[in-house]
Amino acid sequence: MSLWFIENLEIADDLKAQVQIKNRLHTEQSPFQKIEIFETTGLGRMLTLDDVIMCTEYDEMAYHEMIVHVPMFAHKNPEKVLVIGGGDGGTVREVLKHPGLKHVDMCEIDERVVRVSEQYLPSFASELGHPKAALHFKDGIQWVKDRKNEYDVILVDSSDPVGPAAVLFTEEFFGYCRDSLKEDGILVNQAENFYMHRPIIKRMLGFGANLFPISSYYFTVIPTYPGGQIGFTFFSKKYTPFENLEARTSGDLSGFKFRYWTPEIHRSAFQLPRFVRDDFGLK
Ligand code: AAT
Repeated sequence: MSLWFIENLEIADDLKAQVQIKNRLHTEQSPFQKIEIFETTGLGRMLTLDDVIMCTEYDEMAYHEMIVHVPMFAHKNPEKVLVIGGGDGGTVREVLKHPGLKHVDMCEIDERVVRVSEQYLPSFASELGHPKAALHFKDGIQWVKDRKNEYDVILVDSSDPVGPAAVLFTEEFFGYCRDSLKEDGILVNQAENFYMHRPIIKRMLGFGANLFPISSYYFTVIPTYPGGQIGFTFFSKKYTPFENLEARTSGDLSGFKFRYWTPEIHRSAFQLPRFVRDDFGLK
């Protein structure tokens, strides 16, 4: 008998992911959500929250390398970084690979996601105890509300705009992020799929365009997220996605152990199909 996990995501009701599983390693109801870890037959371990896939060992690099290294190489010298969400630890793991980094704060609403990931997903979470990393357990909007002019890069590694993450898709939150960034800061947000979620993405791009001089959208290819790809909004006070790229990536990058990111992908990820470009009003 084969066992299947079927994703239950309100904003992807017409086209659902289904993953074959060997067994369930963990299940619990935290104060915020249902947290589960599955051993899959072909995709390694998988973390789900409220029956939505957060990450698998099989393709997580496509997401974590792209949410992190694109803004980190777009910036001239990112020293202080904030991650909102990202409880599995994959985003902080990639941020810590940048030798110039001095400090990364991670603000995750649900401490249980971190503890469960530390236990079952060590290849994601093992760097969370790094001396340059500090963990904070509260709602991301509360964290940015009180901070001004502090971060070079903010990465919003959030779940979908249903449940506790809905607040991370509001203009109020984007405004606090802008104010928490330094004068040349960059904000990147998890921003869904350009086939299935264009109204959500357009709303995010609209907020960003009101708040930042540079706004753009890029995407990565990842079979276990709805529609097989996921994008990110890129908002910047000063730097375009590419102007520092050559200078920032001309040295020895072997320490990064990239599996997905290449300088060519960094550029091509911003190239959108015509119907998307037209709909987003991007040039
Ligand atoms: N690294 C890829 C995994 C994620 S998980 C997103 C994290 O955001 C979860 O751990 C969740 O608890 C956290 N989160 C949700 N709301 C908030 C909030 N308001 N403040 C801080 N953290 C929050 C991303 C998966 C993308 C899935 C795409 N379908």
